[in-house]
Amino acid sequence: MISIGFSNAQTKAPASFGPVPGENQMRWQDMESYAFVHFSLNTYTDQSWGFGNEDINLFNPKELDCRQWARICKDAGMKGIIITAKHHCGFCLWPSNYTGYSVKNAPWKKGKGDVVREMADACEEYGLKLGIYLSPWDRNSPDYGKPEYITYFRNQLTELLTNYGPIFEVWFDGANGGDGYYGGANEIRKIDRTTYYDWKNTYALIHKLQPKCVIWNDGGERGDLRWVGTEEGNVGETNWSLLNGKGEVSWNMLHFGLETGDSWVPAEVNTSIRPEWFYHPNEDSKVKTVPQLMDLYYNSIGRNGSLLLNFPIMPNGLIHSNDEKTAIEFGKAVKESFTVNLAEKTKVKASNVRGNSKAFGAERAIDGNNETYWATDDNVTKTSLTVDLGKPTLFNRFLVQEYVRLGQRVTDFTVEALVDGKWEEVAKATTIGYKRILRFPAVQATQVRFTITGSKSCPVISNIGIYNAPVFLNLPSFARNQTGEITISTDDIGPVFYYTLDGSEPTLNSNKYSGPVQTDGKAEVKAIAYDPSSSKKSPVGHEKFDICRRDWKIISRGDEKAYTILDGNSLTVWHQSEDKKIPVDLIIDLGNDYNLCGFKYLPDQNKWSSGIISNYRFYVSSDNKEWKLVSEGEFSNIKNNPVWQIKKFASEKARFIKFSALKNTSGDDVAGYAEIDIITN
Ligand code: FUL
Repeated sequence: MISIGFSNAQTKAPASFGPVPGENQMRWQDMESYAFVHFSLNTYTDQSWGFGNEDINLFNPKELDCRQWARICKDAGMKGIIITAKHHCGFCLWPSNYTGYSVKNAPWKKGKGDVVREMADACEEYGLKLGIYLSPWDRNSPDYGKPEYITYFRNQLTELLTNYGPIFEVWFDGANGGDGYYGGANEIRKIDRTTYYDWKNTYALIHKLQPKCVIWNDGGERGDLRWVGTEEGNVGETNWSLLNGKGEVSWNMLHFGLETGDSWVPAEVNTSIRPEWFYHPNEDSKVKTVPQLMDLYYNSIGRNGSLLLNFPIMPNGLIHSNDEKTAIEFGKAVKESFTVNLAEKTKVKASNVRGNSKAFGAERAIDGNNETYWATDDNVTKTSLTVDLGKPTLFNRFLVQEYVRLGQRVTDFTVEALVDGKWEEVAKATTIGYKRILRFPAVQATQVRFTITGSKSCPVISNIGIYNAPVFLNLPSFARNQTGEITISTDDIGPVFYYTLDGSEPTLNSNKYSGPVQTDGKAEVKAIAYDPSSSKKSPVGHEKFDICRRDWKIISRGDEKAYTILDGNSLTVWHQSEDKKIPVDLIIDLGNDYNLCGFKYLPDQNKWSSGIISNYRFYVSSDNKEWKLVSEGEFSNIKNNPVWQIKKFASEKARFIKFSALKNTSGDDVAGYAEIDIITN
């Protein structure tokens, strides 16, 4: 009797384990990749964050075409677009009834235009879903910081969630720098992120207006999705789709999830196709290449996350052709990588099958149906599934999915290949979740063994894939030290480089790189990496350097290490000696007079360090006595996105520069610098 009862129980589906996703989260997870578009008044001022007083008359995109954005995203394999309906500057891309600071008072279409409408229509035409970014921080609103603003914010949200059809996701950025225009008040307004927005009631409004919408929120009440703690484009290799429903969320929890979390809060990886979110012409040559985008893919979708990839829109209202080209090639590369699943139609067997029932057999993991799965008996948490490829077969990727509707379970697994009759481990990892993809050097094998070495409950695997994906060589990168030597390097092992210094496109007939190249004055270097064993070439890497820094002297320096800020190495950092208090000056003698028209600052790349300067003044002088202020302001998003900060100013002839650090992102007295450079004309 007992044994019959037991075997009946075993042919039932496994009970769910721990928190499970809701229907909205499942629908969102299946989308895998979707786009952001960043477009606002910042597009016209070359800023990252507008202050809130930018002139509305700047907004006049002559060729605006949301259909172009939608076509590119569709061709890149994306399933939706989230538009910055309102960024921190408060300017609205739709004619809101609640503010004059919107398209209705801009020259574009004589005030009759509505970018959100055009975006919604384009999404519908191209079969894409629409999402809305509505910044809670509003540097224009006179009411920001007061209770009235919450009503204003909800009114705007109501317009957006009522008038533009189904919305798949709302995005509430947590950024808040405090200061702003605020209707002319020009002051700092502090709010309590945990209470001010009263998210609970805003969520109720969203659920009422758009019951199928997921909420992303990095600033308070837990949303449906979580940020991953970085804008670089990766989530932790171990990635639990869980957090606690209440309480503070540390960086580790954002990045790796919380194994013991009581709520399902999966990871969304947001990053831009360029270094910054908004369009800056100086980044036209900094658009991510296909190998870089493939890395993002593996580090987001391949690690149980989704990929939210941003396109900055140009002032004319279009996506730049460089971004278009690489995005479409990226879409093709993903397709090419995962079209042929070598595990399909093979013979598979598992060391344990739930109740020995066909309904849960190993075949269910290769039947192309994500609703069926291979599962084991309840007490089995270590098990393996072997794929017989039939003949020696070359592959370099392993893909696996858990049936997460029943919870996330697996904690450890390995992948082995049977090569010449011997099992070799080719990859080893921790969590799986909705989807996990492992990369390893290509191996030729007759069988593949997937072994779950740890699981919190019986494993439930809905899909397995084995692929031989094309391999892309990484772009070469460049550094120039203080004496003018340019070094070329790559993350790949083995390639050689061919380069040019005259602006021409490098080929295999160009100069072969054999070590640092001496340059003087301004220099432009282009290079390709070439792998002789596979005859593969990387895309062209490109960098422009301004004048050589050989004659520069740091006058205000406290110690010898200061010169690391001129060594061209982004990983070496110098912090002003601790007895100096912010504001603190960095003064450099350039050795000669130059026509200066801008400067560049690279902050410490270690996000845990203090000393990331957020507010500055920049002066120039011809005698180190009389100083002229040429630029001042903020490095807006420097904490989350610590890329080169580039500030331009009206040209001035000078020999000395003074960079004053007024404030840093940690609110203490440390000023740190990875690199400093200038722009001349
Ligand atoms: C950040 C913002 O401050 C950036 O400007 C951008 O919108 C990005 C997506 O989120 O936190």
